[in-house]
Amino acid sequence: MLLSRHLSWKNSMRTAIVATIVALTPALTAPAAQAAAPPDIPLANVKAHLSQLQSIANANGGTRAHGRPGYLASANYVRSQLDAAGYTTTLQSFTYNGATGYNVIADWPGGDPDDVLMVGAHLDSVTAGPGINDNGSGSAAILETALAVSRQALQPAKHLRFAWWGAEELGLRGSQFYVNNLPSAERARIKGYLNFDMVGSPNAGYFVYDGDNSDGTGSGPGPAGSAQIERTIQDYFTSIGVPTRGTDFDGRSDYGPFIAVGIPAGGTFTGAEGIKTAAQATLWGGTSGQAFDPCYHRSCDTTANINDTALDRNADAIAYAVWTLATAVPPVTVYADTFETATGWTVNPAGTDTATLGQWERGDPEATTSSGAKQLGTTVSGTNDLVTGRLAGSSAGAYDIDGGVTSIQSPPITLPSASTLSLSFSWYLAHGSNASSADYLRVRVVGSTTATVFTQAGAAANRNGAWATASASLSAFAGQTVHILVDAADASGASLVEAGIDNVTITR
Ligand code: PHI
Ligand code: ZN
Ligand code: CA
Repeated sequence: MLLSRHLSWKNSMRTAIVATIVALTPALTAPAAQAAAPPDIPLANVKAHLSQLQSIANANGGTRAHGRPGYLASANYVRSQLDAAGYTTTLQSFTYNGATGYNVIADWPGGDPDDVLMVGAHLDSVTAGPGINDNGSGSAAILETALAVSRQALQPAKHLRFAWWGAEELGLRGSQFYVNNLPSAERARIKGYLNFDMVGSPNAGYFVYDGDNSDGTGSGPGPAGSAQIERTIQDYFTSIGVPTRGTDFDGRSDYGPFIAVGIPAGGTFTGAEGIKTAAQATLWGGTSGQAFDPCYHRSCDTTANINDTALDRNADAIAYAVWTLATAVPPVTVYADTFETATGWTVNPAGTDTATLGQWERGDPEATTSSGAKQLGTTVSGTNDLVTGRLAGSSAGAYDIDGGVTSIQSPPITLPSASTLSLSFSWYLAHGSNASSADYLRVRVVGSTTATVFTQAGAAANRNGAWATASASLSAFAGQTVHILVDAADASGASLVEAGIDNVTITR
């Protein structure tokens, strides 16, 4: 009650402010519908959904697992809330393990049908318990976000679709069924997928899916666009002063089938059976040496197994990400090079390079290994990339960088004026333990001034080659004709150093 009065006060203030601006600027026509600010999701509402899921489990043998009556009751609960809020819902059924499973799919009417943002969570529990943190938490948080979309009558640029998946605990069965059965034209319309699986862990961590593989561990980066989703979620946590860490983008939840078909994805996670380290307890509080969720997959995963602060922060992060991503105008590509054909990049443009071997070239790279992957034989797109000496040769050190710096420069790129511009590219730097901190991979932008937009320094340690993505703002160069200048060095004594670049893109 208090909350709705508060919201309507905010809305009337907003109307008053807009009216004032219009009155002061009579020459302007009324602005197009403004994207409303992301709402503060009421924790009490999210917890009320968790109580309902707990009651459903209690009435159905203590579980909401696939094939048990508590699952269908959960699906019906979620669906009835969405129907009442104006969503178009479908109950998609599938068979797994001789039992019928269900996905609840809810479409918010409107938005660009060719630019769909999906938001999902698995609704099933394991048979051992009611599954309130895993994954009543994600299910309730996205449900309340969907209801907030309705309360605000949001009219996003994108079409919004929410999903509650069945049988995740048996191997991502519901989400895999959904993706498998999407006609290819429908699949191509989905431009992003946000996943929330366990967002109220009692001994919580604040993890964001590592879609750009900036951690350089485990699986590689997700499809292009995953990095932007990761940044958007990180922006929210930064705004509330909560530090985050990456969690490997390994497909261990329902985003797996989406990234497998090239749909960018992202999400948050507060931890499962993993043990909180002392450093993580210093960062976030809680108990080191104990699991993030000691009741993971157990009967004690009840409404008592929820950290309210973590759930509240994650629900607000979900709303922030949905509002930000769904109302964003899709970026327009200003420049893109996947290095499949020659487009005029110049090696050693200043004539000052010192490297004697392993100079940059465009080509189909051969793989090398030495204590792990060094030069990557894979590219991010197609068969070619920019690579420091594409041949493998007879040993890992045969065509690596030697003797100093090698550089390569793009053709001139004319950037539109008065626009917000961003550069993104895929990269890796690999080196042996004989490398040093004087070695590097660097990307600069040369216009009327020169800016270093990316540097990865070497180290006297083994670093395996692994594709990652990076991005930087180029807005300071709007209206200029610029070159992108990439250089890499094996400085300070000969060592094994390899680098690669792919998919250089500038968007407005
Ligand atoms: N999908 C697992 C737990 C899990 C959630 C693992 C999120 C990784 C991530 I990221 C389960 O439902 O048990
Ligand atoms: Zn789960
Ligand atoms: Ca990774």
